[in-house]
Amino acid sequence: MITLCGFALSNYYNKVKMVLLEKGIPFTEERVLTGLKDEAVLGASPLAKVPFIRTADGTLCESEVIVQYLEELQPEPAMLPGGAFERAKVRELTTFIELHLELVARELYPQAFFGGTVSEANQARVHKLLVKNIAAFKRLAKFSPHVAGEAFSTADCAAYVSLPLVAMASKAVLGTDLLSEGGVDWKAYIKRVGERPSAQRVSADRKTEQDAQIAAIKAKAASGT
Ligand SMILES: N[C@@H](CCC(=O)N[C@@H](CS)C(=O)NCC(=O)O)C(=O)O
Repeated sequence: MITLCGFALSNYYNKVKMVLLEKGIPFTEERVLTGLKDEAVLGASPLAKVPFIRTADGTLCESEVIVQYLEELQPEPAMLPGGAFERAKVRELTTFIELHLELVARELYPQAFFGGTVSEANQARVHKLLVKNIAAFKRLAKFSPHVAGEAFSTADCAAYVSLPLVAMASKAVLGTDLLSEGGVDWKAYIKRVGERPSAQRVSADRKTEQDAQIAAIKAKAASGT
């Protein structure tokens, strides 16, 4: 049995969870936060990032590596096309979403989601880069109806968990949803993918965790500690 380690607010964790659910692979979840220093975590994820998985053969970190492992472990239902080139095109999209959109927008998260600040200079740099990268993404993405074309694929799991963060972070910090501004109709797409049971489970679990965090913050504030 696979154990998925991480937490439900993590987009990369949720990408892997969505793939597990889509494939019907049995798994359990272990709540692991980022930055832990104990050997059990560092031995599995040396940068103490989540997600990572425990399997009967050992541990694996890096969400896309895990996703590819799951696809090989249980090829059906297929989440990648048959041909080598077509498979590479799906991975190309995932790389674009994660490396050129999410990782860039991530620099805005401290201010967008965690009450911190991002300097004006960094905001300007991220803004410029996101505009450029979103235009590039738009050339690759199909949204017909799925991000890589007709078939639902692993790239949709990446898109479902990461595109809203790019849009929300840019809106919150830069005052404009750069994805929409760049002509990516991400809301309609997320609504469509959100009809899948896997997406509904991931979103429901994320909301439960979000609500619990808000309640904990309120309780702390009320107790004055
Ligand atoms: N490339 C990694 C990224 C994982 C990642 O950045 N996860 C975040 C949580 S969403 C994390 O662990 N952040 C803590 C850190 O970067 O130290 C993957 O795909 O698994």
